[in-house]
Amino acid sequence: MHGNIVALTGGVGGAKLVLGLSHILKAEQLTAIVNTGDDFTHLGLPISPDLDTLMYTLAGVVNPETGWGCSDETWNFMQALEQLQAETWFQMGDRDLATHVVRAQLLAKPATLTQVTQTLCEHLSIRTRILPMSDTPVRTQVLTDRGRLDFQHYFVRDRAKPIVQQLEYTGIDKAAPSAAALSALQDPHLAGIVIAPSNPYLSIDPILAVPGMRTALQAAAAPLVAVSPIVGGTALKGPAAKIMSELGIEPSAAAVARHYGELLNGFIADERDRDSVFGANKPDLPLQFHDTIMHTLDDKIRVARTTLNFIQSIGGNRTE
Ligand code: FO1
Repeated sequence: MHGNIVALTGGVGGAKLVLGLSHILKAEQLTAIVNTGDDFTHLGLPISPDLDTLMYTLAGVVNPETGWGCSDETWNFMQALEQLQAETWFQMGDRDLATHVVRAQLLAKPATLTQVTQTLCEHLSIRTRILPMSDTPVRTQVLTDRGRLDFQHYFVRDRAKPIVQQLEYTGIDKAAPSAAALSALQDPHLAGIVIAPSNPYLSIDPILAVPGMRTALQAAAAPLVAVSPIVGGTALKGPAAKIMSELGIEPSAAAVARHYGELLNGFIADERDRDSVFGANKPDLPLQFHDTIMHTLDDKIRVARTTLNFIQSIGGNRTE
């Protein structure tokens, strides 16, 4: 019934919606284009947190408490690091460590991050297509009151406490959308593009900043809708609301809709924001209000279904 869907996503919040979509769509109908601005090299290992979060979520092995890392972890590696007085601020469980080691080996073959991710997905029996936004490294840097910080230093080591002044995506000038991402957006059977409820500044903006990505999104023959990560003026997880305030933007679903601007053909906000945020300030595009909080699998499927129905209502016969 539904056509093919591309989701743009970052970490934990976005992965929940993609999981919901994966329960409704056939595997070959769903492609996720994932932020790699959070990637970094740590203890000599290439870490791709948002790719891993989505892989673990779709494979059913994600740690349900954190939303990242693996369930049933053991921590021998971290304990050994501590004894050796190495850096321990970034928690890698023993299972998770295996992913980074195998990624390092595969990249050294050499292979692109797209190819490596495909191999990891095959081994984890994931059939949804998970694509890095680019095969060229892009690294988010956070300009703060404590100076310029690599993303994971800002986010994990410093617990997103420094005050954000500006975000930069190093390497973005040389980056291009991965060939697979471009071809997913050029798919003649594409029914819709979804911007998942990920942090607009930290997770989605790096994807949109890849040269050629916006053009490809606008040229796609399908409506683009975003699901707000801001509910009742705050972020359900992570520092989105804090960062918006620090950048001088009122943290609201309406501000997120304005941020995505003319890319949008529709916007889904939480029903809690129906009156308070959009009252006098409705953006001039189709709006849908829904309970967007996704705790259970049923919640994720419900939000995914609403998103697909909304796309269908906007896209008319394009979604058949
Ligand atoms: N997030 C944390 O808050 N603390 C951690 O120690 C941590 C380790 C970690 C290891 C592997 C991985 O794939 C993700 C990890 N994350 C950790 C999540 C993480 O880096 C962020 O959630 C994302 O980058 C933001 O989307």
